[in-house]
Amino acid sequence: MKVRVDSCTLELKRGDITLEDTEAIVNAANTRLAGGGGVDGAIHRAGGPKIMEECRKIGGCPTGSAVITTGGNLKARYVIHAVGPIYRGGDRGEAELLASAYRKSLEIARERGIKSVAFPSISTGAYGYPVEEASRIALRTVIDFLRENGEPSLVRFVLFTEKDLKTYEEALKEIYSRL
Ligand code: AR6
Repeated sequence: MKVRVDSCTLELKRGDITLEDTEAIVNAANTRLAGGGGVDGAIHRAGGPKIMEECRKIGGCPTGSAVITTGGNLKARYVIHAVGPIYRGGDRGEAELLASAYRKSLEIARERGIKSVAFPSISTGAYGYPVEEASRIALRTVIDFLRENGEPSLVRFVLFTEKDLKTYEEALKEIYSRL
């Protein structure tokens, strides 16, 4: 599924983000930038040790923020490591922290002149964020950012399962039906 947001493109697809050829891919990292399972493990495996070396030098990243490294052996030139919140019921600022993780990633991309960015579904794996809620926050935050800034010119969500892709598609349709 693909929509225009002003002069930008917002796309949803199913896939493995480590194979993406966008200029940057976003990692769902942890505050220590220590690597782990899920998409984080897959990115470090596919990208090689250089990414972890850079993460060690950076040292860490607070929840709701993001940092950037090169992409090592990946097709993508950069990896933006975003730290989403651990879901603890929804009344501990999780929604704002999740939106902030997306926004910071996009701000970093914009500052660097990065034109295309692929996101995974941050926080909806090990961190337990319900995907219906998280998909609405993710899409709204990206759409608002693109409207305000007109860049990056391509944002692609790469969902790992068909079910997650469907959930994101439903959320995007719902947002668009209300515009
Ligand atoms: N491509 C795209 N999406 C993927 C891939 C992939 N190759 N692999 C998994 N996903 P998670 P979180 C999806 O757990 O919830 C790690 O240990 C997955 O299906 O990777 O933010 C970190 O080190 C899910 O929809 O990230 C942190 O400690 C989504 O990516 C912690 O987990 C996010 O799931 C972060 O947890």
